[in-house]
Amino acid sequence: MQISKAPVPKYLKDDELTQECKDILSSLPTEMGWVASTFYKYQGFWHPCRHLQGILSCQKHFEAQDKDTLLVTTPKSGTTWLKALLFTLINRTHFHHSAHNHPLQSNSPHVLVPFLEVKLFLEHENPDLSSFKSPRLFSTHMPYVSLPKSIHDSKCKLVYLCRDPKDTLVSLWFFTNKLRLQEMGSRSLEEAFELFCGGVSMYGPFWDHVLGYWEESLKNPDKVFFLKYEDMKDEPVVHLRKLAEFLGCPFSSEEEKDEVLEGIVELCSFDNLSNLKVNKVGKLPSGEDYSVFFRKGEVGDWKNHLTSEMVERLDRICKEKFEGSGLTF
Ligand code: PAP
Repeated sequence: MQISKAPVPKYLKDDELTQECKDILSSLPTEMGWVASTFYKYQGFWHPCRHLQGILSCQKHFEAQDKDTLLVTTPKSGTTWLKALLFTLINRTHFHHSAHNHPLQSNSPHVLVPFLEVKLFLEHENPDLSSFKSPRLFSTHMPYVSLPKSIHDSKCKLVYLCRDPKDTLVSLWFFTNKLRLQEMGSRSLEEAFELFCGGVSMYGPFWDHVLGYWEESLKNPDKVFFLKYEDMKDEPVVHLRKLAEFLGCPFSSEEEKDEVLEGIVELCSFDNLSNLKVNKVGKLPSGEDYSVFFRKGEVGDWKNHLTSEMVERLDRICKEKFEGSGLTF
């Protein structure tokens, strides 16, 4: 009996690349990919070819506006969570967090806050963004050096989120194995660890990504807000308040009294979002189940997966890379 293979999901297809992208790809260094077979090094960072195509189009065509907010994250640092929080924060006068028809009740945070290079500028080379009402909210994983020029030239604000590299690695390992087709087999943690330590991970090297935004946040604190997953987990209300001030939409004393901050944090909590029907059964047009963006949502899960040798080695690499920067994990 012949067993029929599952259709290849869109996120693994590279047959829609532009000629320009194909030409650039042929000149770039390559490495083993985590989901698709190959990574390409562009402007110092590793990408599968589809992401690269989105980056190139975005660099060419994205026109940032002064009132835009851009959520920038290292993959698996809590993007889904911050998308939900920022959307709810910025749109709180239109949608009360406790409303039964709040958009998060029926939409993935990834639909409400689309990625520039992995969605909008990947699906269309120059997408029509006129349906996005100001203040617009987008997201990206692009490293600082690859941001489109209009982002630097405008007064738009960047919220940057990263996470302890050990938890980032473990989360990325689980996530990418879920996205691999059965016939590709799973990647072992040992293999993933080696790649990560060598800087070869989605939008890696991890430390270069983080340092790019960290340094910019020190130079330009009104432009870049730097946040860690662990700090947000520890004191979500405190950091949500700071985010609102940074974005120029501080909570009023009335809102503080009505516990709006606590309500938003609750709406966007891992337990609440991961249990919503939409996030259990929905799927992105590119083929990823919404549920792959929710796993444990905890700090320190690396303790359950990494050996003490792995921890020692990754800690040592990070100590060297972040030395003198003032940043620790
Ligand atoms: P992305 O970068 O591919 O969009 P991202 O959302 O950053 O993914 O990563 C998912 C991680 O955030 C998962 O971590 P874990 O593997 O360690 O569990 C996921 O569980 C976690 N996450 C998703 N939603 C929330 C949330 N509301 N609160 C806290 N963590 C969350």
